[in-house]
Amino acid sequence: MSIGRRDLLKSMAGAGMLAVAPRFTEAEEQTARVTRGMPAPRIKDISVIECEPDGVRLTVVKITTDQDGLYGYGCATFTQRADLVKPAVEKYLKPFLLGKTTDRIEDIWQSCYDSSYWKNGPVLNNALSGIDQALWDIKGRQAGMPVYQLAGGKCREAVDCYAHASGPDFEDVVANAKMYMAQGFRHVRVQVGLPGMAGYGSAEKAGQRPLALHDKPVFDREYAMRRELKLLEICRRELGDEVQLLHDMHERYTPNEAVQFCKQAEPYRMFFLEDPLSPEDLGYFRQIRQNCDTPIAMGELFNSPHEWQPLITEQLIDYIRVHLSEAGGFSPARKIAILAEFFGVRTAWHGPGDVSPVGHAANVTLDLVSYNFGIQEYTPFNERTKAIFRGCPEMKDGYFWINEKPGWGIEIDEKEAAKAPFTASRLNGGWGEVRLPDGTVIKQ
Ligand code: GCO
Ligand code: MG
Repeated sequence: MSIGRRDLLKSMAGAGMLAVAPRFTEAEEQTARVTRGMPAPRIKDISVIECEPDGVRLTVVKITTDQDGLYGYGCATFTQRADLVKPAVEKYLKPFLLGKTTDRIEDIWQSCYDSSYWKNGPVLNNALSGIDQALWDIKGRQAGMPVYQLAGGKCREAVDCYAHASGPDFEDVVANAKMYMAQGFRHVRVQVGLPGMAGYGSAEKAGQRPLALHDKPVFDREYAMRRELKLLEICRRELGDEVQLLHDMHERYTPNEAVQFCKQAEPYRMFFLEDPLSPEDLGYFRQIRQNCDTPIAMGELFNSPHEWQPLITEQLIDYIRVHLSEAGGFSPARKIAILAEFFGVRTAWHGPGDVSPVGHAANVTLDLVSYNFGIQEYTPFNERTKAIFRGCPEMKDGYFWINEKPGWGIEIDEKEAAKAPFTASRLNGGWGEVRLPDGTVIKQ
C-alpha cells in the first residue's frame, strides 16, 4: 500500500521534522482514506456549481464517486454563454459518464470529445474541461498528492506572474504599474483608456466621444493605435529598463495595422504583445514575424487544434496563450505545452477574472511542471471568491504559489456559492457590441 502525502507529513511532524503539524479537514481525511488497494472509483453523480462572487459568472463541475468522500472539481467557465454549459454537462456528459470508473482520464476525454461528433466549440469544450479537471482532482486526492506531482513534479518553485496596470490616462497607468512593481511584480501589462471610447482593459477616459453615426460604444482604430503606442513609450521611459512590459491588443485592429503596431513597438522591448490578430486572421502572423522581432502571444480564443498547431509548429508566435477550459481542459493543454516546448514556444495561459480558482490552480499546475513556462497572467481573488473557493493559489512578491493539498488543493463551500448566484442581466452575461465611428461592428 502506498504512503500518502498526508501520512508522510504526519510522520514527519511526529519525528519533529516539521515546525508546524499539518492540519487536515474532514474531507481531506476521508480522501486520504481512499487508498490504491481499493477498486477504481465509479462516477456516482455529476453536478454543476455556478456562482458570481466578483461580477463574473463562474462555472465548476463536481464529480462525485461511489467512494466515501472522494470527489473532484473542474473549471467549465464560459462567462458569455454560461447558461449553455450547464445543460451540456447535465444532459449529455452526465448520462454518458454515470457508472464509469474515474481512473482513465485520457480515455474519458477522448470518448466525450467524440460523443458529439461535431466538436471543438467553446460550450462543449468547457463542459469537457469541467469533467477532465475534476478527474485530475480526483486522481490527485486518491494519491494524496497535488496534481503537479502526477504530472512529473515541479521544475520551478513558484510561478512568475504579470499584473494588470491600467487607468484612464497615462499617468494613472504609470502610477498603477509602479504600485505593482513595489509589490514585487517584475511584469506588468499596461492599458490606457481612450477618451469617449470603449477601449480594452482600462476604465474609459472621460472626454469628447468621436463623431459617430450611431449611439453604441465606439472605437477608432487609428486613434487607439497612436495612443497605446504612446503609452508604451511613456511606460518604458517612466518605469525604467528592468520592468517587463506587456500589452493586449485584443484583436481590434486590421491585419495590416497589427503588423504596423508590432513593428512600431520594437523600441519599447516588449515582453509580449498579445492578440494582435483574431483567430480568423492567423495567416498574418507570418507577416508580423517577417517584419519585426516584437514577441507575440496568442491563443486565448482558441478552441481547436487547427488553430494552435500551425502557429506553434511554424514558430510564428512566442507564447501560447490558451484558455484551458476553452481548449477542453488540463489534458489537452498539457499536450499543447509539450508540443510547444519542442518548437521553442513558451506558455502564458489565460488567467483573467473569468477563470474560476479551480481553473487558476490548473494553470499554475501546468506552469510548475512545464519546462517551457513563460509567464502567468494574474487576477486577484476577492474575499467573497476566497470564501467560496478555499485554497486558492497565493500571490507573494509577484509569484503565484500553489496550494500543496491533494488534487487542485481547492475545496468549494457550496453554501457560500449559493449566496452569490448569477445576477440578472439583459444579455445573460453575454457581451454587447463595439462599433467603428461609421457603425461597423468590430471584434472586441
Ligand atoms: C485577457 C483577456 C480577458 C478577456 C476576457 C473575456 O487577456 O485577460 O483578454 O480580459 O477579455 O477573459 O471574457
Ligand atoms: Mg487577452
